[in-house]
Amino acid sequence: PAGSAQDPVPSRVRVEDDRTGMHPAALRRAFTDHVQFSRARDFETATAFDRFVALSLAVRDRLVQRWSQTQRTYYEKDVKRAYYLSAEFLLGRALQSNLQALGVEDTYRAVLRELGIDLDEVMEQEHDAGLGNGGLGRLAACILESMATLELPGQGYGIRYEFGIFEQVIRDGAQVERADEWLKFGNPWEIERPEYAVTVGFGGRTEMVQDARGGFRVLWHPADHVLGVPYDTPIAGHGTGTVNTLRLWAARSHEDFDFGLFNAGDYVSAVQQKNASEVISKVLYPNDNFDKGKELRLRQEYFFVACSIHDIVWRYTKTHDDFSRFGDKVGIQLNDTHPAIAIAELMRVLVDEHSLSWDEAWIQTVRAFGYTNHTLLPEALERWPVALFERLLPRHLEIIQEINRRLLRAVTVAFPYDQGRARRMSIFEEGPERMVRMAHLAVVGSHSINGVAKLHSELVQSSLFRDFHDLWPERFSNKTNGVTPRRWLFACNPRLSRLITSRIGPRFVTELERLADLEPAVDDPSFLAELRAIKRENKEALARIVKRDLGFDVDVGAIFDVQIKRLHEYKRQLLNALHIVALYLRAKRGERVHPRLFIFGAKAAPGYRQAKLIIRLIHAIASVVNDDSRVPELKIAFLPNYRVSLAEKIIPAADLSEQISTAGMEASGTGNMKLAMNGALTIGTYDGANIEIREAVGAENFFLFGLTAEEVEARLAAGVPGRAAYEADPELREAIDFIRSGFFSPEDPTAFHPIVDELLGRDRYLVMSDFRAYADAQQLVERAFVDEVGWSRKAALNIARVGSFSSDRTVREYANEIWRIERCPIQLVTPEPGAE
Ligand code: GL9
Repeated sequence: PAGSAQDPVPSRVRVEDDRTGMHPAALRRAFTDHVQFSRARDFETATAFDRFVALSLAVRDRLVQRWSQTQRTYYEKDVKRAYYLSAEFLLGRALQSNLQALGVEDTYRAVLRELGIDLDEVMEQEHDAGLGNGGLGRLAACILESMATLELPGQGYGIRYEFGIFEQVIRDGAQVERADEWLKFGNPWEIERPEYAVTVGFGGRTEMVQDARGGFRVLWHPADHVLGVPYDTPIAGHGTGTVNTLRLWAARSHEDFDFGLFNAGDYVSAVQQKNASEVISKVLYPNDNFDKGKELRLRQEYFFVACSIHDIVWRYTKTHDDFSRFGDKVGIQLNDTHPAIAIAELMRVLVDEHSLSWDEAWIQTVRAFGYTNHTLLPEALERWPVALFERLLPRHLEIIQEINRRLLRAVTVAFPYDQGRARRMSIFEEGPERMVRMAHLAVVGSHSINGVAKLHSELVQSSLFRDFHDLWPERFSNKTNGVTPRRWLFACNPRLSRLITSRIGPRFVTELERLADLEPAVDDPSFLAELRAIKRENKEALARIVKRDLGFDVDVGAIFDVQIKRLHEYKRQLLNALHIVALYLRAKRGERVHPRLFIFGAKAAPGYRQAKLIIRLIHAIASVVNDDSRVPELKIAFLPNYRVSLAEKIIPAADLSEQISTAGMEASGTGNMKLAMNGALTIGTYDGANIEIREAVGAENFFLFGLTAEEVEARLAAGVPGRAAYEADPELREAIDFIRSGFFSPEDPTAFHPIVDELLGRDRYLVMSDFRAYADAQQLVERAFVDEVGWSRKAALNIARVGSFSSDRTVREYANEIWRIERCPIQLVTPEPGAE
């Protein structure tokens, strides 16, 4: 092969070497060529963004052969594939992931340094792909990454939103939303594939017709059509030849849509009509754990589902001429109910378009589908008015009615004298407005239903889907969430990764359970000293960001106390805020409090008034506390526009991880895992995966507090108002009174009364009930923190014992127990010279 370490500028470089070569000379040429030919720039005038695009294209080139080879192998071996259908993929940035997947980050860093370019600066140019709201969308991204790293045949399907999660700016202490123009300067990772466009119908009517053999079939005559154009993004396995695909659909106008008008001669309005269908993929709905029930949202869901099912069936029929093996070759995982209409769509395609009998089609459908539930909150469960369904998807409504008829017959056979059961289990909810319960559709049409942490899965079986669990207990299971250690340890915390590697070697990156080999080191003082030094450097780096973005200095000796997640009442940022006020008042009284920096990152859904008011309250408290020179110990940093790339900077610097949701309400959480993996200790409730994290890291290395899920249920049923705790606890009373008095909002003294009223009244999230236990647990945190060595030992034990929270473990469980797919290693076509 041309080029070697001794021959940095080879005389004869093969053309394809610029595209695939991994030695420094090839990497250098690939980069400079992309600057010149893909960006049409002189090297000297190239902007930082040009350099980002050029480097990304050079990296993408190196994924292309693997990508084609992966798809060809799946096809030739006719392997079973798992398709992950999700309305959200919160990918974040891709450049560093892909450099590391290929094993060329260090080489490229050195190559660029010789050119006078800092790789970290180049990587900072990338705009996050923010096509998700929070945990559910980020989980989808971690699962895709793990599938590729485990060499599993998988593919993601979703929507190519033109605008992802809104950009948050803070004006006068309040959240203001800006459109997220993530595609404005182009996206080097995606490849548009108009040749695979799919036509999707909406509305219209159905018609029963007699076919040639005297049977009946149903024709759906949609009123209008939209085109779905796929955009493919490579998902590279770390250190493997596997490159899977994330296929996102963009809506375009369909020719049919405007030809009528065209003929009528109204050319301009015909062209204007084109915009109407494109709104479908325009914007991500910014709700977390909340269902807004908007028609456009249902259109989005059906749009991407119809495109994806079409694609899946088309791919299956390339290698099969009947559908008897569909369930052996296709697994389809529903990421929550957002894509649940896929069950009716697959039935429609099999029965109406491919002439299968209902029973044949239903067997394959149930074999193919699995459904993951991500929340128990009633306001988050999707329900659509039957009338809307009838107007938008008339054929699907008929199919759902038939599914329901058969369901209710099965229920009556199994439980003959129980009328209430049929009513509770029906896909249709009766009432003034009849509704379609999407969760019931998802359960009936799936052979597997899972929750995302042990407690959550138990509650799924015992409360939300109790009746279904009685009928089909074998369909239910737990799959505790995980996070990819490539992004959430190896990439975001290089210092810690180097320390771990120096002790146990590099294999923990793909075999996270190996972190257990660190256990002996937790009693080695030099290891703990290195760990403390690393945490300090990471805190210094975050302190520079706080200084840059918020303008104040922070003490890196302070406890970095971190709560980063969507703003939601059940997540109880308010509990944290009340504790800050209590600590502040203690300090004002002259009591000793250990220095703390409270770090918040949180977006509130734009229409969620109480959540937005909580953001204002945190800022109001911050403006008093941060400016009080007599209480220098306490500082509050609300970092605006929390997103994946910001999380990657906060998490390595955290001392304390706030996981303080009302017990029973956070299905799992995944930030809890990321923070523990980076050596933060958790203060947390008996909720979601907190319980399993505590079990894994040891009760003595975790600060547990608060009511259990059972106690929460009992207390909410009893309807104890928050005022009870207010009257019993003088410190809580003082904190509440301060907020109510307008101390933090002198220009608008009643501004926070809606918050105080909720707390003293219904207190739906039991903030008041848990305050004392929380404040006391925080005292224990403080005492533990001053023992530097003891704290770092606990941090080390957290790191050593979080191995099972890798999404590799999660994906293995889905692959073995739900999808029944197998590893399919990819043989690279041309042996590449290894990276130096
Ligand atoms: C969520 C749960 O609230 C989290 O506890 C869970 O970790 C994730 C992933 O399973 O799913 N369910 C949910 O609706 N969201 C979650 O984060 N919110 C969104 O991100 C939309």
